[in-house]
Amino acid sequence: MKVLRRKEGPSLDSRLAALLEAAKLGEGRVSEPAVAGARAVAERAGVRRELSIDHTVAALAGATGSGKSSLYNALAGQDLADVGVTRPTTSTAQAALWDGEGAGPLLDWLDIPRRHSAADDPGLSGLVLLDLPDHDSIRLSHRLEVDRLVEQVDLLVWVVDPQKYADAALHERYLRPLAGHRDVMVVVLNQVDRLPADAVDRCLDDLRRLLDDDGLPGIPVLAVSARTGRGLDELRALLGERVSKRKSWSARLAADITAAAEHLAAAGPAQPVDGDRSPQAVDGGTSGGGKRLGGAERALTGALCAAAGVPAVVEAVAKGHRHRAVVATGWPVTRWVRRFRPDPLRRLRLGGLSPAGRAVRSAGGRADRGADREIVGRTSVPAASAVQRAQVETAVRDVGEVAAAGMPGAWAAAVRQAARSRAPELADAVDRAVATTSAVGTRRPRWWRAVNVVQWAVFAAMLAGALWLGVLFGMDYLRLPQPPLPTVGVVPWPTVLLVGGVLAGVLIALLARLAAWAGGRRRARRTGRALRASIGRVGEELVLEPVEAELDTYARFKEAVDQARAHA
Ligand SMILES: Nc1nc2c(ncn2[C@@H]2O[C@H](COP(=O)(O)OP(=O)(O)OP(=O)(O)O)[C@@H](O)[C@H]2O)c(=O)[nH]1
Ligand SMILES: [Mg+2]
Repeated sequence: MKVLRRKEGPSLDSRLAALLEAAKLGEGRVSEPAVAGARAVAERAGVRRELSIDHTVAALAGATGSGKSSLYNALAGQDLADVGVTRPTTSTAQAALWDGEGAGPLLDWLDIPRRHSAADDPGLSGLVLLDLPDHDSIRLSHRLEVDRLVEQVDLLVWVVDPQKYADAALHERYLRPLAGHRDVMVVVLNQVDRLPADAVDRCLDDLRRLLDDDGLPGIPVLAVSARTGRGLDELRALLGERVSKRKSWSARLAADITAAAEHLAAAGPAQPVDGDRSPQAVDGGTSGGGKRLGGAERALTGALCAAAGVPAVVEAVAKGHRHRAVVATGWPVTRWVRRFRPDPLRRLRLGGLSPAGRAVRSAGGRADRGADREIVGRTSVPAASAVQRAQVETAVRDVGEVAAAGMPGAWAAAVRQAARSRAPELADAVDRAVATTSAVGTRRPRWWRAVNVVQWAVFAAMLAGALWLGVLFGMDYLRLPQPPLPTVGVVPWPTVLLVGGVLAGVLIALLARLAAWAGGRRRARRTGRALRASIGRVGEELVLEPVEAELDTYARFKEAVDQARAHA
């Protein structure tokens, strides 16, 4: 006995733990009754195994008048229960005990105060036999009592009679839903003394056929008569065998756990699914799901980029670069005019130099590394159009849809919901990503400073030439003697300085502008790539990650359900 118990104990333990884990993971996702049912089973199992496992509780259940009380009395060897002519007779359950020592707490838990000792029968030692009220009673209290005890007992003996063995109430409400409990159920056809001898087998065959249809093939079926005692020895032997094995209680719990796990696996969504295209599993097969998810992810990044105004930002980066290049390297004589024109990047409040607002540090990452400055508030990139917003919404939905493909309804709904769960944060997060990432576009190349120095040197030379010429002009005007004038070839130095300075300044400005034009393009391309990468990361964090977390939860749920369902 011990060996058997030990063999089943741990497996029942781990299955119970798995069932509880599945219930926890399914909470809020699959329908509440399934979760509550699993918890109830786990709780019941926990209590039952703490109580006497040396006793086996068998219940006689069936329709009124089938002869439950008569059988109960016959087995107990004394008239313990009323057998009446008015129907229904039995209104509360009572128990007959064979060596019932230690069964008290078990009967307390079953809430059965009426207990009797049965006539001695070593073969049945350890049996606790219950006489139940009728399951299809006109009295609600009878039905409630039956339903409660049918859930709790270790072994169910369904007593039927030749008239009512096909009753839908019995087959549809009890036998079919308990198809997984075949190992802990027995069907007894009572009152066979009322049938002609040749009709008994026909009746038994018909009953077996019905039970096959209920999903209970091979369940023990006995023909008995409480009145004549026919078949009672077989029934005693069968009960005695079950009682001596002391396995019914664990077999019952195992069947309960399997049923609860199956219920969880098949449960619908916790909340009614609204707005979803399909409440049921979409096209089956998750093979290639990863690839399709990748496609949906790219589409999402694309939609987010468009909504974030990436093309406008990229253009502004190029233009802004050229603008600042002109301010930094242009001909000093004319470059100041540029200052009156706004910086295209700054106009979008990018490049982050605005003094007010909440500072947002760049959140790290390759593209952000250069933007080691504080970025402030919202950018002024034009808001996404209604169409762009709708496209983002569709892309978010598609991610959920693709990820949910092939999943059971409840979980598909949870995955779709997960995809949308953080969507409201997208706009701000993307804007922040644009602000930090586009700041890379504002860094000044080193050569600007060098060119600037040269520009000012050339400007100084030009100024020197002009001054020199001015002095010469003044002296000439005042008819002062001309100082000696050094020349380059035939051209005097001050003229060389002035004209050369102008030409060199303009030429340098033009060349720098050319370089800045190419640089702006390069920088725009780089910024575009960086923007797509950082916006992609936003989509990953706010859409993909919740979806993946949900998929992971489902995987763990499925594993737990499979573990709970597994037969020992
Ligand atoms: N002929 C015959 N009559 C039986 C047999 N078993 C019970 N009866 C009769 O059938 C009637 C109902 O028997 P009960 O034992 O009270 O039936 P029950 O299933 O307990 O009915 P409730 O308590 O109302 O649910 C009684 O009149 C019994 O005498 C049997 O094997 N053969
Ligand atoms: Mg009765």
